[in-house]
Amino acid sequence: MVSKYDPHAFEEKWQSAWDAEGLHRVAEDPSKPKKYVLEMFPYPSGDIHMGHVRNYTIGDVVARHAAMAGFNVLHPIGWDAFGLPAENAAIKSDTHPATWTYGNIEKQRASFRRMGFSYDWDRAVVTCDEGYYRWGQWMFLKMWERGLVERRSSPVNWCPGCATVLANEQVIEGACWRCKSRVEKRELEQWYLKITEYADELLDDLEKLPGWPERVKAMQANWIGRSEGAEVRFTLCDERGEPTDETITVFTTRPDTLFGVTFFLLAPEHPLVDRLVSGTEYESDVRRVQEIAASESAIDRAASERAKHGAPTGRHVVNPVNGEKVEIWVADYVLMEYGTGAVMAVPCGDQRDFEFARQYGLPIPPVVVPSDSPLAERLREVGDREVTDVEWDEAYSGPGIMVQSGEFTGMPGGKASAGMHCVVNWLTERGLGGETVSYRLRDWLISRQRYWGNPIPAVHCERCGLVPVPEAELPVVLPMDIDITKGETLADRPEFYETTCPSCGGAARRETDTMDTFTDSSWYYFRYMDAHDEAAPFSRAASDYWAPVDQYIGGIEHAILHLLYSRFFTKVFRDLGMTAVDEPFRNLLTQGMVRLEGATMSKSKGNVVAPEDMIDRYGADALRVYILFMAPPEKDLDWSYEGLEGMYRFLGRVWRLVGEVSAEKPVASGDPDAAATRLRRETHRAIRRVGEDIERFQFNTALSAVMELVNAANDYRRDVAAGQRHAGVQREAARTVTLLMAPYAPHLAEELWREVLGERGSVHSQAWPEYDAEAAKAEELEIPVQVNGKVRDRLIVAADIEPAELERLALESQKVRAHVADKEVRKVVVVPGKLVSVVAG
Ligand code: ANZ
Ligand code: ZN
Repeated sequence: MVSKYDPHAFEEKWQSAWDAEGLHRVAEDPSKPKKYVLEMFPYPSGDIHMGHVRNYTIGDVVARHAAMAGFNVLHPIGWDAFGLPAENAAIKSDTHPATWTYGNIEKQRASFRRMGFSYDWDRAVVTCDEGYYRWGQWMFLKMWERGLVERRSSPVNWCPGCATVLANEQVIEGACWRCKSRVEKRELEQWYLKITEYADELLDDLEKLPGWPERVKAMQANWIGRSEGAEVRFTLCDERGEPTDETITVFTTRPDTLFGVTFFLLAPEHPLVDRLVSGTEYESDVRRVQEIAASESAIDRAASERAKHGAPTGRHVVNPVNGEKVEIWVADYVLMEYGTGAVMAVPCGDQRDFEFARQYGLPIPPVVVPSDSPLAERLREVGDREVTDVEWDEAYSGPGIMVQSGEFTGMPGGKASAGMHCVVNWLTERGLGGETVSYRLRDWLISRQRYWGNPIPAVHCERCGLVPVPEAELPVVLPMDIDITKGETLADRPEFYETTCPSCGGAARRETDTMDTFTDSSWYYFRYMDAHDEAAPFSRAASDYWAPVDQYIGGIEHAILHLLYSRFFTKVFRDLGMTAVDEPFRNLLTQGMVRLEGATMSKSKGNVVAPEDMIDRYGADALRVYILFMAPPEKDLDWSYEGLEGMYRFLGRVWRLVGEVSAEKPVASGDPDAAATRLRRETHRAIRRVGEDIERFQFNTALSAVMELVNAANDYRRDVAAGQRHAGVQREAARTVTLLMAPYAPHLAEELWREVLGERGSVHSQAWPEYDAEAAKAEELEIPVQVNGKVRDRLIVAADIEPAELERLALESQKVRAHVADKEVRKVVVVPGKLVSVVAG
């Protein structure tokens, strides 16, 4: 009798044994191909949740399989340990952010160990460790040297609740994404990393990433938002409407529509606005638009369906192509951060201008119209403006013909059209504008007025200005004595900020802002390659061996920011000569959510199933197998206790099968008979399917293949009497089940391998089982094909042929076709494994 499957009897035993044996420790080995498997590192917010279990189990299966397939595998873990939640939790529970953070890290570390994840713990990286963040500061200095760091004043999002600035994407409908306070615009001096210098490369190199989901690449491209167009200079008029020497430049993607400009727009934040309206009758209305704009996020303001707010300034500009004076308005849908913050409004061609014109009763003369339209017919040769309004419901932005456009009338118009190029040339020759490219991507605002982060290594000196902290003085240590419950920051600690200038030696003030935690997560995957380096963030040799990450796994919520920032850092590392790679992550898998009764599991909704509870009941292996079996990794997964129960029972069947087979005294040997041959075939088919499915991340179907093999082996043992069973074939099936299960249920497989089957060494150090194509080949059958009841042909086919395929072969047979001849096939009946019957008449 084989004992009952009891994961608690051995899971911990193997975790300790693996540690003791150093099974997952890894070093560079030029004799072996490498594979770097990485899951996005966690934020230590508390206990692990099912999202973690899913993310890290996927990575663990990929890593363990790669190791058995002969790769030298780097599979590390660490913690993204700086950030605001630690401060908030510390305030609430009257502890120190460090205490809270390191406490949670220990909890998570223990849970990851219990899950049996194959991490090289020696390489663990914790971003709030001095040994890590000092290299973040070093990186900041390197970027500064390269001109990639800038401190400048601009209107930023200020959250009074969190008492810090926020990035644009952290403002949702005018409120802070974290604390929901209304966000204010403040003009503040902040630190920026000039990611825009890499905008073109970040966009173009998306093409080098065939292993990334198209959706993520599209999101990145959209975020970078490269637009080709032109700058056009409009002359500003004074209060009396007389042209001045001053010009205002706009960015447009459609210079071919210049003759359709009927008004001119400035962003509410545009520096000219104050000067134009101060003390005039227009001022109060304009101020109202400014207030509305200040309370909206950039994303909301830019949305085309939204109600628009605008007000005239009473001032005018001159259109350079036709000398026409148009009025300057202020409108909230114009963003200061895009283009030049000024827009030539063309209501016939731009939907937002169209809606604005309708709202305020401004004219909409057509200038680019579809070539086959009545308007084109009528205005084809009309250079002056005859038609001042259209009867359209929306703007027309497609290609067409230019009308009412002076000397350009009759030319093709539209994006990148011949007409557009002619207009740009015309402007360029006269010094009124020229070709340009604009990006939606902004420089990265990285300074935060919060304590729990990486101090920015800079000093403010009255005499010397901004001075970098010398490399030799790194790290600027984050002081631990802070009263976080009083909301203190570094700016409240004179013993921190009072310093001397590294350049002139005079009294100076140390920068008290810390860096956005996204800077910490932008390069941690390089640190894993060389985690203990004390002379550099990582060595070139380590990067040459390990970089890039071969497989990255994480949530879709990081599709833009983290991945974009990491790509940026990698390119800077490359330009510093620290790595040869252009891109950090060769392949990306974005995993779906874990839901309970249709809702995403989350602490705030109170609908979490705690992984630790499930391990207590079913063991780690059942949880791992369950989470992979229930859905393909990219899809959302609906939690089900029955499903987990079912996978636990499946592991019990594996346990019993391998146990019984290994307990049996060797019996029959010699050439396998038909039944044994069939079992061998199932064994090798399972090897092929599981191998292929893991490569494609189809873990659920891979597990189905193992289940089928277990069934086939059980069938064999049921159908064949004990004394007749083929010892070699049976044992091959049991060994194969064990090896194939090793990445999924590592503890069970190890127990079976070492203790039950009595094999030598760890199952995880074995070579992935080799697939024998000959053995896997299906039996062949002879299938008679009848035409109208008479056998006309006999097909030799694989026993497991699909009925549809069999039907196709039957109808293609020369002999069958000869007998169908000019008749019509009325019906084909396929009796699988037996017969095909064709009725023709
Ligand atoms: C005139 C025009 C005519 C425009 C037309 C479009 C169509 P994309 O393609 O997204 O780059 N624009 C320029 N700066 C802006 C700002 N700061 N805030 C809001 N809108 C701005 O968008 C470029 C177009 O968006 C520009 O081309 C400009 O409108 C507007 F038939 O100029 B266009
Ligand atoms: Zn100085």
